[in-house]
Amino acid sequence: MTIKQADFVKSAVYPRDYPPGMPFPEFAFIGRSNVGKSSLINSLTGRKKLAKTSKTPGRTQLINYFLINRTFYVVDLPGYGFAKVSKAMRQEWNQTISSYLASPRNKLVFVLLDIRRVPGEEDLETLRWLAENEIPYRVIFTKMDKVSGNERTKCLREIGKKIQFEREDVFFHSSLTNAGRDKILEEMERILNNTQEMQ
Ligand SMILES: Nc1nc2c(ncn2[C@@H]2O[C@H](COP(=O)(O)OP(=O)(O)O)[C@@H](O)[C@H]2O)c(=O)[nH]1
Ligand SMILES: [Mg+2]
Repeated sequence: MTIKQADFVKSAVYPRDYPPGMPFPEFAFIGRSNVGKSSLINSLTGRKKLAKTSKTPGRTQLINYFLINRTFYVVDLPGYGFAKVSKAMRQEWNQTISSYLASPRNKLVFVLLDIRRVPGEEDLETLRWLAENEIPYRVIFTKMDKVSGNERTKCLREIGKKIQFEREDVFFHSSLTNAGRDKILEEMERILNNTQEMQ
C-alpha cells in the first residue's frame, strides 16, 4: 500500500468529538509515552511532521485523527505511563484512552512496545484488556535501530517472560531507518481488504 494522502482531521478527548466513523475504518496506535507512536505514524505516512514527535515524554494528551488516502483513519492515542504528571492528570488520560478502546469504532489497535524495555504494568493491562474485550490488535516493537541482532534476541527473551506472542504475529520497526515499515503497511492493507477482522 502506498500512502498518497495523509491529512490531520481533528483532535478529540471524548467519543462525541471523534469524527464520523462511517464509512472509514481505523487503526489506532497505543503505547507508553515516548515509545515512538508519533514517529511510527510519520514513518508509515512518509510525512515527517504529520504527528508531532517529542523528546519530552507526555506531550500528547489528545486523540489525534488523521485521514489516509481518503479511505481510513490513523489514530494517535495519548501515551500512558508517564510518571511526571499528577495523579489526576494521569487518570484523565487513562479515561481518554479507555473510552476510546471501549467505543464501538471499526478499529484495529497496534500496541507499541520498545524493544529494549520489559513491558510495564500498563502495557500488560492494555494487552489483557484488548484480549478480554476481543478487540483485534497487533504488537509492534519499536526503535529496532537501537539494538544489534544479539541484543534483539536477548530483549525478546526477556519480553517473552511477560507476554506471550508468536514471532509471526508481531512487527518490528525503526523510525530512523524505516525498517519494517512495508510489512506493517502490507498488514494494514490486508486488514482493510478484510474489514470483518476489525472490531
Ligand atoms: N533511534 C530511534 N529513536 C526513535 C524511534 N522512534 C522514536 N524515536 C525517538 O523517541 C522519542 C519519542 O518519539 P515519539 O514518536 O514522540 O513518541 P510518542 O510519545 O510515543 O509519540 C523522540 O525523541 C523520537 O525521535 C526509532 O525508531 N529509533
Ligand atoms: Mg506522540
